[in-house]
Amino acid sequence: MTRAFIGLGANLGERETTLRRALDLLAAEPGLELRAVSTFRETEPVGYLDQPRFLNAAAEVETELGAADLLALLLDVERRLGRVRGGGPRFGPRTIDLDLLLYGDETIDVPGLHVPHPRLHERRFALEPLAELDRDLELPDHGSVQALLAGLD
Ligand code: PH2
Ligand code: MG
Ligand code: MG
Repeated sequence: MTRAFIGLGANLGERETTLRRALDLLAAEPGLELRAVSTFRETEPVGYLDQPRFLNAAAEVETELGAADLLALLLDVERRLGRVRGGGPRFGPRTIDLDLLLYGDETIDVPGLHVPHPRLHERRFALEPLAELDRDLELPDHGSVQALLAGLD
């Protein structure tokens, strides 16, 4: 079993309902146990500013799935919740975004699969819920979540 962290975000539609449905769908999956969920927090959009505020959270899971299968599951849950990919701007609005933030202490860089998530270390909206779940968390190659948060302006 591997401990993994998933980032959740939504800024279109009934955001809280969608985040809860995503968590329910993940909890119902064989091969994956939902261990903890952070609080949901409203955040200002980052990267592409002309869009509604996000609701963000993080979840801690234990899973038998390999990282690629876990990512495929996240994309499938996004699809089941009505996310349509393509068309909109990069970093633009979405009904649900499920990101594989951390997979154990592994660093993975293959086409389509990058762990830790490439922008995790610079995103307060992702680091804060992670720190809530595990205040002593270390990111492979980037140090402690506490030091990263302290270094953000
Ligand atoms: N996700 C993005 C782009 N910008 N901003 C916030 N506040 N929260 C997000 O989840 C987010 C974002 C692309 O995945
Ligand atoms: Mg994302
Ligand atoms: Mg994503």
